[in-house]
This record gives sequence, C-alpha cells and structure tokens, in this order.
Amino acid sequence: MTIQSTAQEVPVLELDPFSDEFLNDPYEAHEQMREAGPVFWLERYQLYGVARHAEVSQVLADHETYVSSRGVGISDFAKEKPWRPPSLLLEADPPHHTKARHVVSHIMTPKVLRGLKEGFQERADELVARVAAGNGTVDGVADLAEAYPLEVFPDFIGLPKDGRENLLPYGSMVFNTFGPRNSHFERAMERGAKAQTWIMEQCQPGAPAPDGLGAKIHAAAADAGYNEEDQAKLLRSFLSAGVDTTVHGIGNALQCLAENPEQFGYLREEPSLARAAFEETVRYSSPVQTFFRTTNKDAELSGFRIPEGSKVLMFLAAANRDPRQWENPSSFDIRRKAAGHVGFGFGVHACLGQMLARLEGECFLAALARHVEKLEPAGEPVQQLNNTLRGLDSLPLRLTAA
Ligand code: HEM
Ligand code: OVM
Repeated sequence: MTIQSTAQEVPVLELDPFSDEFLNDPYEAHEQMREAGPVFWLERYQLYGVARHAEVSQVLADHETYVSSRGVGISDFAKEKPWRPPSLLLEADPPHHTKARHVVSHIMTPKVLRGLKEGFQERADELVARVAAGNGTVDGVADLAEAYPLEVFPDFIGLPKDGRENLLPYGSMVFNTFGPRNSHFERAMERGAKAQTWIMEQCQPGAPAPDGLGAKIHAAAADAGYNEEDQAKLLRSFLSAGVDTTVHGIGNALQCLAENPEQFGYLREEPSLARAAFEETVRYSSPVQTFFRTTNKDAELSGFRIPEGSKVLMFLAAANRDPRQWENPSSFDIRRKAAGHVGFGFGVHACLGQMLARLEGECFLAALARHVEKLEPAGEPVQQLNNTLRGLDSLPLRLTAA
C-alpha cells in the first residue's frame, strides 16, 4: 500500500524563515519545524521544508529527484529567469555538474592544500599576535574574522590588491538572492551592483595572476573544452562562495569561544583541537543555514507526497542541532565528534571548498590558542542578517595576549 497524502495533510506552518525575527535567532523556530514533522508546508512561501537530520540528508542524497538545476534558492529557474547566469557547479545537475566538478576538484587537491598550510599558519600567527598585542578591545569581525580570509584567499586565487573590498558585498549579494525578494535581497542587490562588475572582470581568463589558483582553473577548464564564458563562470563560483562563508565561520567561532570560556580553555591547553573547534562551529552555528532543491518528478519523503515542481527548503542548521542525531545539540563542545553535520552539505554538491575552509579555520584558531590568553566579550555582538548566511556584523572582544 502506498501512502497517499497531499499538501493539505502535511503539517502547515505560518512562520517566515526569512523574517528579521527568525534570522536574528532561528533556534526556537528550528525546534518548532523539527517537531512539526519530517516534512512540513510553509504557507507563506507555498513550499515544503525539512529540518530534521534524516530528511535533510535524504534530500541532499537524492539529486535525481531533488534537483539543483532549477535553482538552489526560492526561485524556480524553470519559471523565472535567474538574476545571473547559473553556476556550472551549484546550479547544475549530473552529467553537466559531474564534468565541471571534475575539472575543479583536480585543482583543489589535498596536495595543493598541504602546500598552503605553512604560509596560512604563518599569516594567522602574525595577524593574531599583532591584534592580541594591543591588549585591549577589538572588533572580532573587522579585525580578525574578515582580516584573515581577506588576506589569504585573494592571494591564493591571484586577485589584484585593489578592489578586494568588493568580495564581501558580492558574497553577501549572492547568498541573499537565494531568499525571497525581501529587504535583505533588495539592499544586497543595490550594494552589490558595483562589486559585480569588479568580480566579473577578475573572472575573465587572463585577469588573475598566472601562478594563482584562478589561472589554474581557467587552464583546466580550457583543457576540458569549456569556452571563455564558462571558464569565467567556474572561477566565479570560488569568488561567490569562498569568502563570506569562512569569514562568518571564523567570526562565529570567536563568538562561541568568547561565550564559552571553558571551551577556549580546552583549546588553549591543546591547540591541536583547532580543527575540531572549527568543525564544531560549522555544526553549531552553520554559516550556511539553508539551501533549496526543486522536485523534478513526484516524490515521496518519509510517507509524504511532494509533487513535481515543488521547492523544498533544507534547514541545514536545524539538522545540525537535531536531538535525533546529536547529544546535547545546543551545547558548543569542541571535543565532540561533529562529523556527520550537514553544514558543508552532503552528496554530489558537498562543499567544494570545505578543505580550504577547514584549513583557514584551523590555522586561525591554532594561532588564537597560542597568542591569546584570555578572550572575553566586551559588548553585545551585532548579527548580520542575510537570507542564507548566519554571521556577525561586529563582535566586541577584549583580548589578553599570551
Ligand atoms: C557548496 C557551505 C566554504 C565553494 C557548498 C554547500 C554548502 C557549503 C552547504 C552545498 C550546496 C548545495 O548542496 O547546494 C560552506 C561553508 C563554508 C564554505 C559553511 C565555510 C565554512 C567554501 C569555500 C569555497 C566554497 C572556501 C571556495 C573556495 C563551494 C562551491 C560549492 C559549495 C564551489 C558548490 C559545489 C557543487 O555544487 O558541486 N558550500 N562552504 N565553499 N561551496 Fe562551500
Ligand atoms: C557558485 C556558488 C555560489 C554561492 C554558493 C556556492 C555554497 C556556490 O557560484 O557556484 O556554494
């Protein structure tokens, strides 16, 4: 017997996951969604949601039913023209996706990343030691969380020094546009317009420095038969996804460690916990909170029917705190096994930059463990509201140098 249920029988929720109230503090609403059922209907946007670890994982795993080529935001590319040409990675399905992924995954190899480690660590130590030497109040976001990735990532890609201030507004725009056309969407589009021109210039073959990763992407894409427009689009993926994500990851880690001094103590005692501390941050405060899929055929998920052409919103951050999956999910515990979280996604679209993100997080937090003796909140953090990302605008901290 097959279970026949319609959208009517799916629990209906009125909450707005893109409202300021939700974005500021999503955790109660996450629980409400997990408790509502394995699948629910968000009345306000006329779409399905999944917030438990099991169902989020199932949707991520089944890329044939839940496709990305119709967009991984709220807009269905089958019905609406996307605001920019779709990504060859994020917004593609196999076999096109497989080909593009193959090209870039042969550039971001473990060997390449191992070669970066020494330089990344040196620069983290230098930055953190310098900021800590002031022995005073700093902004954890501007002085540390933004400063570090903005120093190492653009150099790695081979971007010019001038214009790097465009990277954050561009990322903020890209991630806001996965959501509905609310004030965050509109404001990010206004602020990002200028950044977009600069980003597209840097993505052109020939623009990045010849010894950087950008030029390697172009060369590998050309070898695989991609034309110049598509070569540029592959680099665009890195410039879209590679900065705001790690900035928010490091900023959230600083907040978690400042608010949980016993955890910072464990890190201080054992700086080799740095990588685990970053992983736990990605679970606990998931810089990428959500992504959508679109059903390309009638689907059934945990007994609920989801018709073809439905948008399905995956609450990655809610899955990462699902008590069905985690013990004490709402405690920040750098000594737990955070493996299995979906903060980097899962399946064919699993984050392509996750090893680079972990490298940045590890180097930064190891430097913090070595150069900072005390890390204390020095005022209220200000949340930066974004339709997709969770991170801070500012984080007042008092540092005592080690
Ligand atoms: C994909 C999160 C850092 C590049 C993804 C996905 C998530 C994610 C959740 C899955 C998207 C989906 O399933 O539709 C994060 C987080 C980061 C991070 C939390 C930092 C803490 C980075 C970095 C880069 C990057 C540093 C580039 C160097 C990408 C790309 C994709 C992706 C290109 C698309 C992969 C594909 O569709 O095959 N990321 N990311 N990410 N990420 Fe990351
Ligand atoms: C891309 C892209 C853009 C935004 C995010 C992302 C998290 C990828 O252009 O491929 O992954």
